[in-house]
Amino acid sequence: MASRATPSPATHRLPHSGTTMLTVHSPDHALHHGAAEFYRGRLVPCFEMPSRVEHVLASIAATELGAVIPPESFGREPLVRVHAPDYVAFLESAWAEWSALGETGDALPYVWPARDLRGDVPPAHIDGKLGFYSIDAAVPITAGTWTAVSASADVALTGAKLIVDGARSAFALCRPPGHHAGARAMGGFCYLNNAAIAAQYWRDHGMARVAILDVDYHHGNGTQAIFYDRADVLFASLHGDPQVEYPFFLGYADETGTGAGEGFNLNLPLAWGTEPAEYLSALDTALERIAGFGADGVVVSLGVDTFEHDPISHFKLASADYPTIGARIAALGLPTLFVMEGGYAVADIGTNVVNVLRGFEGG
Ligand code: Q9C
Ligand code: ZN
Repeated sequence: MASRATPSPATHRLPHSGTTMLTVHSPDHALHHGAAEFYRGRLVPCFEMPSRVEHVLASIAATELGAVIPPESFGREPLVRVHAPDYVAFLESAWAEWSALGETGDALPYVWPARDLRGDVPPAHIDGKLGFYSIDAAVPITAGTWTAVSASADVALTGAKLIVDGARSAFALCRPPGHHAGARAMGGFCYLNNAAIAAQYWRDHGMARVAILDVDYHHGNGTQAIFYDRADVLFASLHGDPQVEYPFFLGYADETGTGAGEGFNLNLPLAWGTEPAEYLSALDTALERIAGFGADGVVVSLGVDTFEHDPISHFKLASADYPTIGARIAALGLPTLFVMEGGYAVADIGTNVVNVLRGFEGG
């Protein structure tokens, strides 16, 4: 090593040591790039696009967060701990079945087993399977979708493993996101539920109780449903009131859990136009519930679509509010895995995510 020259301002920065948060990232996310989604009756370019991740990586590189590392491969086993095997098989084969029809554009569902239809039998044709295994049409399947979604789950699992191995925190830069995906359904840009898969991994590797805090603008219907009857995983979410916001059909305050899971689900729906002070007050309510639960670790479903300029959302948080969210989560004093969910104001997503993580790290 060359001897050290006169210190420049850069050498006064903290080194990228094990004391700063590692980010897990896979370039395979870019293999998932849907062309279009329905928005108010028209097909528009997908809001959930690869450049989201590139902006977050750029902001991480520009700060003193820890290094960015690739994921390990965990295979199918941790996926089928929260998802039905037939659903995982559908995701894996959907593009091959679709392209066998001669189609080259994205596969999209268009018919669903809603009320008064058979919801118990997956049809044989891919058009039927797409509807059977989805809750909406915001889930294009492209040639690289399976590679990307399985890499996204591996990113979350690698972050979870870092914490099992002793890290205080980690950031899983997942894409596609996951919290709208249920045990047997994709929806809302989500295919595999990365946060749920990570939480279950913790349960399977020594943690008795796991809390999931969902701060994405949208209710995490998939995560809630996966753990709704369980007392070992607490789900707490603050989100746009489903009376006026996607996913509309779950996320109400009276959903408190069922059976053994009664009392282990907390929904805090908030109105359109919610301001930072009101948001942070709801966050404190969720954090108090988590603190009382006695969790061994907390998975944070980190969406930054709560941002005032998000193109599909309606809260009023400014970039300067995000460090406060991170700091209040840090005050739990628990091992914490941040899992990337939504956030569609692409130019600001990196700043907002890094602000949460830096707030967590104390500055
Ligand atoms: N087409 C996440 O933030 N559609 N998903 C909303 C715009 C679904 C958002 C209307 C929004 C899903 C992970
Ligand atoms: Zn969202």
